[in-house]
Amino acid sequence: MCPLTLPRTRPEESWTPRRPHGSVTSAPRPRARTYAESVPESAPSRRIPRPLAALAGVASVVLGAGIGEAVAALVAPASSPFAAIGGGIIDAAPAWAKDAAIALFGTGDKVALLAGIAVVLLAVAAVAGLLEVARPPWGRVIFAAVGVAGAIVAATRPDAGLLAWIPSVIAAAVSAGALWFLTGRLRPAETPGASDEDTSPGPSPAPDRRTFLAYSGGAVTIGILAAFVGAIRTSGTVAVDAIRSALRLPTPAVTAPPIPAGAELDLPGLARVITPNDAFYRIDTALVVPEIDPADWSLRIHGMVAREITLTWDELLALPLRESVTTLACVSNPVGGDLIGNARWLGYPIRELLARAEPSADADMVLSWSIDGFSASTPIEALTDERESILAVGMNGEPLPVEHGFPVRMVVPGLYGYVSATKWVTELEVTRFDRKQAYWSTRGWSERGPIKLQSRIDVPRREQGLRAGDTVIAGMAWQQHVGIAGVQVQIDDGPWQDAALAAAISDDTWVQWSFPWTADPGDHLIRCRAVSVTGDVQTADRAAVAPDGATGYHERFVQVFT
Ligand SMILES: Nc1nc2c(c(=O)[nH]1)N[C@H]1C(S)=C(S)[C@@H](COP(=O)(O)O)O[C@H]1N2
Ligand SMILES: [Mo]
Repeated sequence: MCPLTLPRTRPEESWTPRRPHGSVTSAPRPRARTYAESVPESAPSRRIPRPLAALAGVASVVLGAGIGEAVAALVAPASSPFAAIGGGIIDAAPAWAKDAAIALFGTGDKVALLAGIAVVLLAVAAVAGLLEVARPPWGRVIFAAVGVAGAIVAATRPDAGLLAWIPSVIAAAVSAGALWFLTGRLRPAETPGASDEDTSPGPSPAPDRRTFLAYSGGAVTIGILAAFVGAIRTSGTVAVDAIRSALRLPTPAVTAPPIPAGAELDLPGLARVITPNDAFYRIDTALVVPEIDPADWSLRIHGMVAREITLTWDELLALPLRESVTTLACVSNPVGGDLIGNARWLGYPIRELLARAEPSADADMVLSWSIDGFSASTPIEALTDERESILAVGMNGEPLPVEHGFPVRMVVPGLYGYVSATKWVTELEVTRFDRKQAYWSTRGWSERGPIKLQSRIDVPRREQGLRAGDTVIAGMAWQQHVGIAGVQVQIDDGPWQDAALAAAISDDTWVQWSFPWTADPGDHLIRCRAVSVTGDVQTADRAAVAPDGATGYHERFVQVFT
């Protein structure tokens, strides 16, 4: 040994004086060199497969987001990071994007939005995983940034509670911690004893993939379970549904007149004249249905009034409630669409409450606010004239369904929902159109939205091939608070012919119509148009739903077989 080391130390000693502090012992040098040589050898083992790095990111986010949802369920449903981001997107999205979403996904627009957010989030997660492996701690930094953004959005939502930021912060912290842990599993062990393993052939110990995959799988499972638990609570319907189903509404002081015989033609494929609650269209900006315990509900009437009024649930129910049948329609309903429904409502006239508050003479609008920040601008005369504009608590003999505004919503005959039908209503602000704007008015929709004269063909149905011979064409027509005088049908550009109008419930509801038709074999185009009680004929001019409702004739193409 000694003879061998001696000649080696000499050349080293010969160059040590070049070092600034020449007294370096010669012995470590050769060892240092072997260590240095081992570095390039072990480098390939540090290259972590990209799919695994991305998986680490995704698993971390699933865990963090799931726990965030569960925490949100405890803290405040609306603070769910997903719901907050989704709600933020809904409010911030340009009007055309929202219209497109409603046109494309209809009532499924919210599911589509949540799916979109999830896809984007998972993509960001995968990138964060790759970054964390390549340049720690940048993956965790991304998570922190997303968490802070989520917290800000959640805390600034109109219905945000004081704790709304917490779920996002926890979600980000858990994600970041999980990312650190999981990517740690992917790195080769660099323990002091690692030099012993240098003797093993090939690169230093590979990360234990099986352990990594087990931990990742565990993270995903826990995340999904937590989200699931959170979703059950967040849907809010658990607690509120129980309260709602235990509720007994008072018997009306004034019942609606019976539905006239002959109002319901009862034809297969034709919409029922009263829309069952579970078939009633739903349109709103609420990603999470507001959860309101009636015991906590109150309505404040304020603004340009002589006296401010607060009405509690018990006070409202103690008032003489009245039944009325009113057709509700959405401004986004395209010609021939089904964003319209008719129900028997139970409620109290808003005009009576406004009379108590005494609006000032120069007020011309009532801005109704939902607990979740939505608002609608209703011309004050529509709430003070003789029509049945009500604070509704009942719908078709039941308390309002939660998604239709439980416990209290507005129903105003003659106006589109976006300017009148505020669900989960908690405030009426008496004001002026030149002072305040409502939710949709700031997004390009008209600030006033009277319902337009419209009619629709329900049968024969689009997909239905027809047998030649005697059949019936039927549909609905409406112009709430004006009324329908007649409907006409045109076949293949022929003359307009009068259809038979079913009995109308009132001018505030839609009405069914039918037209007997002897169908010849071949292709046919059917059109319909309505005539109002005031003599207006439905216009053929086509208008898009924005900014104040669609116009034009509903047309249906049918194929008639021999
Ligand atoms: N709080 C709240 N109320 C709301 C809305 C909303 O987004 N939030 N949308 C309005 C619109 S645009 C329509 S058409 C009706 C639809 O009522 P429905 O979902 O009970 O059919 O509710 C109105 N009330
Ligand atoms: Mo609407």
